[in-house]
Amino acid sequence: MIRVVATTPFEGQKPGTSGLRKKVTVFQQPHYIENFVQGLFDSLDAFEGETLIVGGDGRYYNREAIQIVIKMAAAAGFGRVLVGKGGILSTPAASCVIRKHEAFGGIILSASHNPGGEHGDFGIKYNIGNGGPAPEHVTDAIFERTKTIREYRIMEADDVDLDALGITRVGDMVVDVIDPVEDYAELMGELFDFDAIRDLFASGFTMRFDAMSAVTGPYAGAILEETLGARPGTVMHGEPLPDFGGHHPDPNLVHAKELNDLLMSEDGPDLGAASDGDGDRNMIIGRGRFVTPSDSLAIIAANAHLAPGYKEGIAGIARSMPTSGAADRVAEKLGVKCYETPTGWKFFGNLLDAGLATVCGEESFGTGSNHVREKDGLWAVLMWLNILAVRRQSVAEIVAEHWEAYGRNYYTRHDYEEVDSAAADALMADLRARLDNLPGTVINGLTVERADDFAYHDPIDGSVTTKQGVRVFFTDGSRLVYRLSGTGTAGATLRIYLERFEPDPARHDLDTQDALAALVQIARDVADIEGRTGRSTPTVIT
Ligand code: VG1
Ligand code: CO
Repeated sequence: MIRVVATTPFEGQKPGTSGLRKKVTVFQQPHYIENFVQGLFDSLDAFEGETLIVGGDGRYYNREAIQIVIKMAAAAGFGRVLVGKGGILSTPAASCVIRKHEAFGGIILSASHNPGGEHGDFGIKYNIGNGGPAPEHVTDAIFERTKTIREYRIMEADDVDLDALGITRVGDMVVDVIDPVEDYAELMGELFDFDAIRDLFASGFTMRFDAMSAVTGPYAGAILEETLGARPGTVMHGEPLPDFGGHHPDPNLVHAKELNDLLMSEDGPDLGAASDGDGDRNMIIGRGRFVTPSDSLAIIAANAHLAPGYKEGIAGIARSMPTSGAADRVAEKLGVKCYETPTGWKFFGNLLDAGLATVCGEESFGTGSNHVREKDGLWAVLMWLNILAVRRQSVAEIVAEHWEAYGRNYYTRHDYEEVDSAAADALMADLRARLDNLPGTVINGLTVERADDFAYHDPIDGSVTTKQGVRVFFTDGSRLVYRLSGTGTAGATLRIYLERFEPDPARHDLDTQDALAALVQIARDVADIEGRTGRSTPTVIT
């Protein structure tokens, strides 16, 4: 029986860069998640009898949220729900399952790299039938609907046993509990030369993969250890925990320090990799050599043809605006286009669907391709393994050769987390007001060439997205970008992205922070960060 429940709107149910993210305690308020899900269903058309994919990253409140989503999907008239066993589906696996089973869409319960647990964060996002994040016109419509919602509909039914594979029913709707790894692992086997990677491991190649107690543990265990023959213990922190063991499941040098320390020791493994809460991010480290995500995108683009799934070459590259220009140089050499999009994977979907881009990436440890419509952590790791298996060089050698051929884009991001929202907004507003005055000014030895606020004109659907980050370009080719995060749940996070191109191979071995020191100072001065936020140093440097 369907129960119609009276409700009143909650403020602020606006999806950000990647879905709605709030503290767990916010989601636990009666009717909170129900309102959002009803707002979502009310914004969609013609899904009667269709299939919905449901799964999450296993964080605290995952199972409770999934039961609600399933009962509301039944009340809304979906014909079938496929849900990952244990409520588990990584973000890229959800994208894969949506596409493979030609689902209407999918609901992913995750706050990605944000901390979990009772006092941590929770999140929900909707993906459309191409497997990708809902575009802005959809998320805007959901938000509008949540402002006026008066009731929601939910099926009165027992909870689904998420731990038993197979088919049950909720009302008239079929619920199929599926293996969360199977479809995804099969797709990876089609894209990459598993035999070559198996030979690589058999030759004594060693690796550590840090799943950060998040969703990729089961995927990495099955693919790296069981299928490809990596020695047992290759996967560390492989069991998904509701609180991620109390850590930030964010694969960067700060939060994956244990892995980085291993790789920086002389007898460390050949390759280190890590993924985030929901499995869409990746970090790549060779022995003694961290690979920046921007470089990783460029190197993957330059070498993708070595993997069977990309042997015909790539049609184009897409990168988010703050990502370094390293990929642009590869695109130029390959004679393909490099598209520049706003931050967030939802902007890549149209380019991938239209066949204009094959590989995509973001500086925030996100890389992926047209195989799904999300960034994909394990995919990037397998791509690196495939490249290493063919080239039989070390990661450090591959990176050095790449810089020699293309030049090096020194790159870093400085984050100021949990700053006062009003101060952060004022800082950005002030920068925007000064855009016309900046060109021509000389700061700390560098001359500003131009400055703007990035706007994106989607070449496929013609939509325009404005205010995507303030960019300051200097005459020597250096660039600064300022933007506010759209994924945080407390205060504001100011992100500053710094980049300088160095063509001279004799200067490719500088420490990144040293190489960018002058630019760092300029970035702080131009925006008067300390004066406005009270912070003299960033919280996180990646
Ligand atoms: C951050 C990253 C962005 C990424 C987004 C979602 O967004 O900068 O590149 O797409 O997180 O990734 P923001 O608005 O906080 O800068 V995930 O792995 O958190 O879904
Ligand atoms: Co993520």
